[in-house]
Amino acid sequence: LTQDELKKIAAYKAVEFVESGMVLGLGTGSTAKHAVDRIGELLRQGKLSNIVGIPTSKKTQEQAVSLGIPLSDLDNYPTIDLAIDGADEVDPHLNLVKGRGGSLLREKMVEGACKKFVCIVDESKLVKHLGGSGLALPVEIVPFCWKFTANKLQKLFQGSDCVAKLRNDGEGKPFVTDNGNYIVDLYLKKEMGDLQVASDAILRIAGVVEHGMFLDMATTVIVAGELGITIKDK
Ligand code: DER
Repeated sequence: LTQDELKKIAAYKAVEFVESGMVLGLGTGSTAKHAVDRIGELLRQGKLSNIVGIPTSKKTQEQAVSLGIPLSDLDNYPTIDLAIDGADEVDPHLNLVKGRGGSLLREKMVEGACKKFVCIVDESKLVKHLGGSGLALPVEIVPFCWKFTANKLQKLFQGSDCVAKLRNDGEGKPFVTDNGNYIVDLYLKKEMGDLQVASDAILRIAGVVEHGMFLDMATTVIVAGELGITIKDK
């Protein structure tokens, strides 16, 4: 099975948790895309009805509009029944790293407002420790004096031989999030210590808006692997 087929399997499994009448957090990324497609399909087939979608990015909003999924926002629905979204890393305690797609702020706002947050991944996302796989830990920061903020982040994790890089848009300009902010990606060579301590320390830096560690937020993680589907509950 290809990685995308595994993502689709996990996504379709998560949509089985969706009931008519629910307010749904719609995730962002290549895995969540399959879940949003599936929700649109079930609505079209009449197998689901009275769904309100709360998108976690402009990209997902556009996808949902094209599928005819009714949409609203957190101002109108401050409590959401269920969110379905992907992740870049999942540790054994269901802590996540998200944000490599650049949508972490709206994802964290939406998923933080949910009664249930079902995270969908292919097995390649499973890690022992967050931020230790050499992949990026994304941090959304304000553009104002971004170097100042990036240096503070790099110093914070100097014990992990951290390198902080401003994410660019592939055309030599800084990537700009849906919220008009920048993303600094932190590359740690050694795993960080206590995740909550690290999370609090990052958020104390004045120029930081939010980071990509989703601690104790997922209520269920659905993992699609070569040998089948595993459902991990909190
Ligand atoms: O950027 C994000 O937060 C995405 O949800 C990411 O964590 C997962 O993206 P993928 O499903 O394309 O791997």
